[in-house]
Amino acid sequence: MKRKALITGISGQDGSYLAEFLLKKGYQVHGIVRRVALENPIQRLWRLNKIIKKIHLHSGTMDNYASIFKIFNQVKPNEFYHLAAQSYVDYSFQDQFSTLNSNIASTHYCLSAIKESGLKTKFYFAGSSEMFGKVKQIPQNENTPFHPRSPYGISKVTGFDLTRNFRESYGIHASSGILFNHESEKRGFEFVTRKISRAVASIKLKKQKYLELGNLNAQRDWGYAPEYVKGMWMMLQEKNPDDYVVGTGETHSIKYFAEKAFDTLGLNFQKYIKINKKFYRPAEVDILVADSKKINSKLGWKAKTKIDKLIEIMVINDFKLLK
Ligand code: NDP
Ligand code: GDR
Repeated sequence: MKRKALITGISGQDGSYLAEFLLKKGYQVHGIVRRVALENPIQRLWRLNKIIKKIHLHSGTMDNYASIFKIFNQVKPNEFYHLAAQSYVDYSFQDQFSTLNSNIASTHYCLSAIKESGLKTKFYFAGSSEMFGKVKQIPQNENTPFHPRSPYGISKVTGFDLTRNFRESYGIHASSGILFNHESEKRGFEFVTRKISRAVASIKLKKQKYLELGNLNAQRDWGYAPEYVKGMWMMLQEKNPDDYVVGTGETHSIKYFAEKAFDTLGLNFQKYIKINKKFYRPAEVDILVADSKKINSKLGWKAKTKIDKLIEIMVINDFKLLK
């Protein structure tokens, strides 16, 4: 019999790559989406275009235990990947209440559904490098203390704690990936990498004159998303649940990303960048860089795509799309 996977946030960047990956592995793939997404699949489910006929979508809300429990009990998955979240850090300052309520409660509901069902379902929680925030050491590994700097980061620390607590209290096979930034052709348009790649293409095609950004000095560890979803799956194939830091081990500034992106299409970034304070955050995460030795040595996972290649993939993709 086919193994069954249930994915929350299947319409997002990671959810869509994970669904593709699991289909290739022979899984029956189920996903939870908002009802409005099923009504407007062209706009809301564009990332799933290629596979939509091969997966099973269930309409439900993450803000309600009954809804999650009902779908979980219908599907009875072997593996449950909880990726849904208000994932935009900047927005989490503007709408603290819904970010905290939704991100924390949804994680609690997913874990409770497994516990109450009594099934042996394995659980993955999408933790984040934002949990390290004002970093206590460089690079960051599984033992680095957390100091989140945004409501989003706080919600992820709580989700991480809940996941660990359900593992320790009820013996649930529940693992957290502490994933560093990962990007792709399917990245949301508000995140800085996609904002830049899109703008570069648009400026080259003379559809846009300049690009407004915030803090160019922050440094991130950027990898390629399709590789990261494999890491999620690998964690759930282990005999014992655990937590893993996942990243490339290299860090670069936003300025570096922008410079290289403009370079890709032969443009000088100095001519097109304007700084707008409105894109600065009340509290910034200055530097993130992963120490992924644990997942590398235990599971054999390693990031392959380097930053310059990632930038090229994203810029060329947006150039083709806009053309
Ligand atoms: P996206 O923002 O691309 O996708 C988020 C998904 O969650 C979407 O499918 C979205 O649906 C869904 N969602 C959000 N809120 C709700 C809700 N209230 N009810 C139902 N669905 C909801 O994120 P990514 O794919 O990039 O990230 C996946 C997960 O990994 C997230 O939890 C994120 O916080 C975490 N993460 C991401 C990293 C990254 O660099 N990409 C790094 C570390 C962690 P809809 O489209 O309908 O809003
Ligand atoms: P991040 O990603 O906050 O790291 O969260 P984002 O791309 O939004 O910001 C990265 C850095 O760029 C700086 N920045 C800008 N950011 C945006 N969005 N827009 C701008 O104009 C801009 N100018 C400068 C930011 O200040 C920041 O320092 C992502 C999300 O995917 C989270 O869900 C995930 O958990 C973390 O990565 C790891």
